[in-house]
Amino acid sequence: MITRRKMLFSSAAALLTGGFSMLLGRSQPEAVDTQTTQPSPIKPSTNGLSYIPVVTPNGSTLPWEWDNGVKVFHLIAEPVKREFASGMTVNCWGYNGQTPGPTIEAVEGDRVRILVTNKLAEHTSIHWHGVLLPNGMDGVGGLTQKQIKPGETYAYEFTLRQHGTQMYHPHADEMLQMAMGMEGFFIIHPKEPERTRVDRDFCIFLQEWFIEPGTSTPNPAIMTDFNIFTFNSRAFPGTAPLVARLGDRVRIRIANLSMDSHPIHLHGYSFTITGTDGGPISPSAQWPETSVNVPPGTTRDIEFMANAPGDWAFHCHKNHHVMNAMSHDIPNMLGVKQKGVEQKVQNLLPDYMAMGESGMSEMATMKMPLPRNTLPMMTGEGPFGPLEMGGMFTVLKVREDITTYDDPGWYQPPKGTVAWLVTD
Ligand SMILES: [Cu+2]
Repeated sequence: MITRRKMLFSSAAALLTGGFSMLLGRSQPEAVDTQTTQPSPIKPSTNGLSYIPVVTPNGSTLPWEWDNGVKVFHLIAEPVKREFASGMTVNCWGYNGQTPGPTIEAVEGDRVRILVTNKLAEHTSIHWHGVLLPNGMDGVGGLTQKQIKPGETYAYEFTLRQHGTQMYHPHADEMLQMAMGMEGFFIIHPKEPERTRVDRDFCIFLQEWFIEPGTSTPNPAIMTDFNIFTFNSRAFPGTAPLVARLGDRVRIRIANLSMDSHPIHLHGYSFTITGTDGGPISPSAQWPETSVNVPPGTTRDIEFMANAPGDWAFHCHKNHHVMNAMSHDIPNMLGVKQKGVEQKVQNLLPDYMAMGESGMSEMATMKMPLPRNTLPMMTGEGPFGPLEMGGMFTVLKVREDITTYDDPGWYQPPKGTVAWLVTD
């Protein structure tokens, strides 16, 4: 039997922060914010191996304890409240108080036992996506096991025979439970040290939601017309930046359990796709890219050398996925002369606003009253003004001479390296 106290004290993840007193007072194993750890922290794993832990921006790593050579984890499926960005909190479902659930990290060869407690009002199950395991551990409710009823705890135990970027998610009432945010990373580090050491190892879960402006609960019946797009269940400007030191080798692991594919694009770099949830890609089979398409039900790892300082945009390249709540059934007013029309229409529709004639960017600066609990379509403030972004967007911040991976603020470009206004 695992006590929460035991679990926390034995947890290497908790040791990283030394935050025992903070952790013990809570009813849930608390998030360990790996974003603020020191540069290139090497966390010795207690079985004699070492690896650099992954960073889950806006998320955390799941603590474990040893039990006779078995690494024991505990996931609790439950409703969670998640702030997507300042001004919007959503009634989601997830694990251990979070969506995505805390990242599981283990090492190839480890024997793992994962206890899954169901605190939802309906049954669930948990599937270890891409993990090679005995059939009865595969977690498909009805097919390989009974559903986990509310209040029940099931144990899954298997030996890790691979390494790579895997996921966990329910295999029960799937359409609803994943749409509500039940998903998480399962990272398996290689047994042998990697050929090329990776200094910064991020993982980002993609999800999309339909949350009627003014409400707080995602509508899981929506099949195509989503209005909020998230990295680790946060929408820009709520997404944490990815901070790297000049010269770091960076890996970004991206997972997708949404209904759409997401071509994730990085500015300022050429990267290679080094792995999928099927395993590592041999170097001879890798090719350079600037965008990686991440289809539903897959993961993609990308790697690059952080050799260009700056603030580099990192975002989905589907243009509607880098904005927040909007209606998609609005009339197209681009190029339509609206002079004098606004007043006439307002006689019939008092709230009518003439806009869109020359483009939509005015949305970014307009101070329109928003419904309760939603996010402006385009928002975020940069060093040069409004960013006009939302959704699946964050910034890779590469800096020389940093001693922590805390947010270093905006990039100060060297003189003469910024596009200039031509005045004559
Ligand atoms: Cu997208």
